[in-house]
Amino acid sequence: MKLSSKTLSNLPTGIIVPSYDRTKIKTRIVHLGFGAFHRAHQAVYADQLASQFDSDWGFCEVNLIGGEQQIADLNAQDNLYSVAEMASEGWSGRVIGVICRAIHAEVEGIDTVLEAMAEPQVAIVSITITEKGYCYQPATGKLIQDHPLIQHDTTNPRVPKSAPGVIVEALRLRRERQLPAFTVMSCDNMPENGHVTRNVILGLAKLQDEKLAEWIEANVSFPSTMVDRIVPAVTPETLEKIAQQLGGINDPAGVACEPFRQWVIEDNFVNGRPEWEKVGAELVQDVLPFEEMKLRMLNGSHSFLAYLGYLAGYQHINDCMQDDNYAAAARHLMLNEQAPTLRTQGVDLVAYADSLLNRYRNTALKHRTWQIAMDGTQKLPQRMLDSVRYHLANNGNFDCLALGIAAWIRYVGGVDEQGLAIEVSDPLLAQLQALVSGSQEGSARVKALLSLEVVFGNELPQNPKFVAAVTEAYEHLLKFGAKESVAKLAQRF
Ligand code: NAI
Ligand code: CS2
Repeated sequence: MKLSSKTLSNLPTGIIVPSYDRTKIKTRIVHLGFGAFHRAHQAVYADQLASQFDSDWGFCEVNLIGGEQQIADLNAQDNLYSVAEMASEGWSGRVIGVICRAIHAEVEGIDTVLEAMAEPQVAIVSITITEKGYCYQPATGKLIQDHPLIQHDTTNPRVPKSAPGVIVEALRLRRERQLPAFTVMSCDNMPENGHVTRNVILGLAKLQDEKLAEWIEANVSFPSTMVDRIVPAVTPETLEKIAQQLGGINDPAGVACEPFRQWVIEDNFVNGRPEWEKVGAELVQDVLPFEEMKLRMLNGSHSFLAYLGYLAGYQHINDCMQDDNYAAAARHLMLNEQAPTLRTQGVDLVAYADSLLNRYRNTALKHRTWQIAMDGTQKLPQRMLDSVRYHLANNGNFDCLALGIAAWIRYVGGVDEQGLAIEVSDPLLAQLQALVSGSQEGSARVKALLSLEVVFGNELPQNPKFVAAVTEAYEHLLKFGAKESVAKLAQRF
């Protein structure tokens, strides 16, 4: 039996189900990227608002590239799915009812997506499409004009393929139809994600139509957000556990996550917004200090553990936490190499670091190091390189960061410490492979990878202190392996 409106009444008591009239929920938000994270984050906030405060803010879900099955699964079960919050001690479940519609661009056609975005009541387009979906240069935050999808959308603006292209075209339709614009809200893990989104959308609009770009500039806002909840990719094992929790009812669109969640939102909406503050979100004027804190302390340590953990044979983040040296190194990285770079005020960063380590210890999560290791070219700048720049300018120590970057280089080398192939997943894979195969193992490999300007910019690779630190860390990795290198580093604290 599958989850659906009809089977809701068969669910075990204790599972929270929509208590509100679902027919009153409207598609006031079009969300691009119906992935694991959105299902366990923004949708949960909206569901709580509907059930506790009679909110009518609901979603039209859209996947543009990938994720066909998730949309089909959702459609097959009356747009209902469940979220399982997993703590080491137990689980709790909630069925989300605020999704009114779900579309896949490649299945139903891009026109259907654009028409949904041009519906008059749509006030917000929110986005979780992973960093690579923005078609931007991680080192500069600017649109990559020669990105294949952007080239396509520049010459075929009416049938866009990229997320920026779809948003620009939807806004063009709204302008043409004299409808109000919508707010574009990124919920991806990038610093100043609102600015990045604005850059790529205005960058593309300018290539297409100057007047449209001016209209967007004057009418659309791009609030930045800091989003946090650990939501590992769904596995067959997760779905099995969810079915058990649902008393034998299957939910292929279900998702499992940690109990913790946080959302800090820049309060800058041109066409109204849900009252997220009623269900725990923080609406602020400046999100950057929160974003930097989260990206450097959480995501920076996550990437450190992911590369060094994968190389050491630790499959999951909680496996890394079993190794005292890894836990100590992650804590040192957070407090001694990331915290000093932050502008955050009024947050106890020691307590924050310890709460992160506790979250990483959650044995029910099974968050794969491989998953976090993917798309490293899109993640390193905001997670590690900005902090390195701070230390170079302030004569600070950045041994953990250097080891993290060296471990990324070792990882994208494509062969693990046992000589087995690593399945490296990255939008710049072809460039990475060319750099690896064109360089000799050792310092030449480090130099080759650091020459990747879209990631490292042009100053860092010229900085002798930076290059020497990464090279030394890399040579340690080759000589001692990841586990031993982390142990040697941890002994020094
Ligand atoms: P996912 O793999 O489950 O979903 C990715 C979504 O992005 C899918 O809907 C897919 O259709 C879409 N997508 C992928 N490439 C695209 C492209 N080139 N253009 C347009 N759409 C594209 O990943 P998940 O877990 O939902 O994470 C997505 C993003 O959410 C992350 O990259 C991160 O920025 C953010 N996030 C994730 C958290 C997590 O723990 N999973 C927590 C905080 C933020
Ligand atoms: C992780 C994040 O996959 C990754 O790169 O570091 O998705 C992390 O789980 C979230 O940002 C937590 O909020």
